[in-house]
Amino acid sequence: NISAAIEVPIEKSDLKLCPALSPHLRGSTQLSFKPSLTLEELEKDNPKVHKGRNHPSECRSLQRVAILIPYRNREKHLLYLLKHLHPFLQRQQLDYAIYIIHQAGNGRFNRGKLLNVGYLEALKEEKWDCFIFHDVDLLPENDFNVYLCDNEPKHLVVGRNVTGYRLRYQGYFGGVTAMTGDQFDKVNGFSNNYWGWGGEDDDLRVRVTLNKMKVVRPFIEVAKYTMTFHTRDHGNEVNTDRGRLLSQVAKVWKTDGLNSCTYKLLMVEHNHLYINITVNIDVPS
Ligand code: UD2
Ligand code: MN
Repeated sequence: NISAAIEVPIEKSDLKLCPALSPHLRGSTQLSFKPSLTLEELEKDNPKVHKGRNHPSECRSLQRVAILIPYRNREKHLLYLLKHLHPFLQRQQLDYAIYIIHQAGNGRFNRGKLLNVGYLEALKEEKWDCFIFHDVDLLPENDFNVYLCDNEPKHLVVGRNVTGYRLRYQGYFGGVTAMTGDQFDKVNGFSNNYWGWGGEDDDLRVRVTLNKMKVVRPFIEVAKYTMTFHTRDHGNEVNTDRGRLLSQVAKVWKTDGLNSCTYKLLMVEHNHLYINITVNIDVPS
């Protein structure tokens, strides 16, 4: 049910590897969007993006990067993100695709499980080297914040406009993170058991630590994000069970995660600017 993966001709070509720092980077940019923005308009602006993907023609990208976005009912945020992210990733000379993992139905939202689904499904299409787990409402302000993976799991959101551009707390691992397939496999992905708001990001950080990896971050100057204003969504109420879940990560991480992620795939749609994966994840009664 997934159309054949796009051929990757660049691998066979003699193109030189792209430099560690792209010559097209601009640094910090002012972010503003008009609320009347439409998808049609965005598609016209991005003629070179095909089925949610793009790669540079002048060099061979250092990594293949899948951007995975947990999603439900945030249309405006998605438009702003697509508008900003496509040119941003192209300036970074990345070979990338943008995946939206859309939770079907009105049940409790489960960010971690959706990202597990995105990871498993994206790998069916392409041998991605690097995965960026990305909130739909976060916009990177500086393109020197490169969307590539490191030797250790990387947390890309050091500061946000709404929190005075300071790290929220020690060990904070939410918003946008970058992990290689090896790193993510090693920790068995996210827990599937966090329903509603909170905890799943801390759980992932605990998994990383338990597996003797450490979280790295870019300098604050480049790791700044603007979060589009929002209130708490319906269906994503605070998860009051998160404290208990967090206390048992060491006991359960090996059996709760990628290897226990069951779901029903409803649709995989290759749109112009993103790949839409709509999925039914079991909601506990
Ligand atoms: C924080 C974290 C986020 C996650 C969350 C707790 C930051 C910057 N972000 O975000 O990574 O750990 O706390 O779960 O610290 N979403 C939808 N539709 C919904 C609900 C959620 O699309 O109805 C997606 C969307 O991509 C959103 C993300 O889930 O950005 C996180 O939800 P949030 O934005 O409501 O939570 P927030 O901002 O407190
Ligand atoms: Mn948010």
